[in-house]
Amino acid sequence: MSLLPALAATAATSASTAEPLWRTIDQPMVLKALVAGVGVVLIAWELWWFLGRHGGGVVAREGEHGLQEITITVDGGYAPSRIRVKAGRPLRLAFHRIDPSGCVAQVIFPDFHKTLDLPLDATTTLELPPTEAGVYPFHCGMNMVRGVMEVE
Ligand SMILES: [Cu+2]
Repeated sequence: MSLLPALAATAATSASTAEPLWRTIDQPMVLKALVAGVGVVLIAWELWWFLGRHGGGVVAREGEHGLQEITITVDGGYAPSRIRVKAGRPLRLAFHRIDPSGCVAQVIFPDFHKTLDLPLDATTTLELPPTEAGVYPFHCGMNMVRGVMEVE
C-alpha cells in the first residue's frame, strides 16, 4: 500500500498533466458488503474443498484370510478419497489410474515410506502391513491430489 503514493508521485513528476492516474469510484455500501461476502464464501468453500471431510469414507471389503481390499480410482482425484480400514489386519490397496495427467503418476504414503508408480489404464496394488489405528494421508507426487486412510 505504501508503494502506491510513491508510484503516483513518480508518475506525477514525469508527466506534467494534472489528470489523475486513477480515480476512486465510490460504490454503495451494499455492493461493497456483497463483494466482501462473496469473497468470504469462496474462501470458506475452498477450505472445505481442500481440507474438509467429504462424507464418512468408504469401508474396505473383507477378502480371504482377513485381507482387506479396496479399489481406488485415480481420475482427477482419488475416488474414494477417504477410505476406512480396520487396524491389525493386512490391507491391499488397488489403484486404478485412468487420468493421463502426470500429476497422479505416483502415489505416496509418507507414514509407510511407500511410493507407488501408477501406470496409466492399469491397476497397481500396494500391500500394507497391519497398522495401528490412526489417520494416514496419502497424496500424489506433488502433494496436490490427496486422500486419507483412516485405520480404526
Ligand atoms: Cu500431483
